[in-house]
Amino acid sequence: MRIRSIPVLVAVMAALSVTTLAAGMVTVSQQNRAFTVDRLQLARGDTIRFSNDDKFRHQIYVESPSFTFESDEQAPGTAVDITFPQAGLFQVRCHIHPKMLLQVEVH
Ligand SMILES: [Cu+2]
Repeated sequence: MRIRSIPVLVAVMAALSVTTLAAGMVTVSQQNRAFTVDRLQLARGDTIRFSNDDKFRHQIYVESPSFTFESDEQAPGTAVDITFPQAGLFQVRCHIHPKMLLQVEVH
């Protein structure tokens, strides 16, 4: 019984590690009414964590034919995660500060 359970445990651990490696996370900060990077390349399924490091509110949205995202107003010190499920070029913007722009290329 004990011997039989070991391969099962190894298989479960292998499956979990594959799941963990498949999707990445990148953090982008919002500072001085701008994103700290203006262009990013991701793999499909990756997530960007947007961290509001300003002293005022931001908001985040993505509008495209294949993928849209709309956050609530984002208080200082809080984070918003966006997972990109589709390949393509996406523009991440802020309704409050129209000059904020991050281009995301998803492969
Ligand atoms: Cu903003």
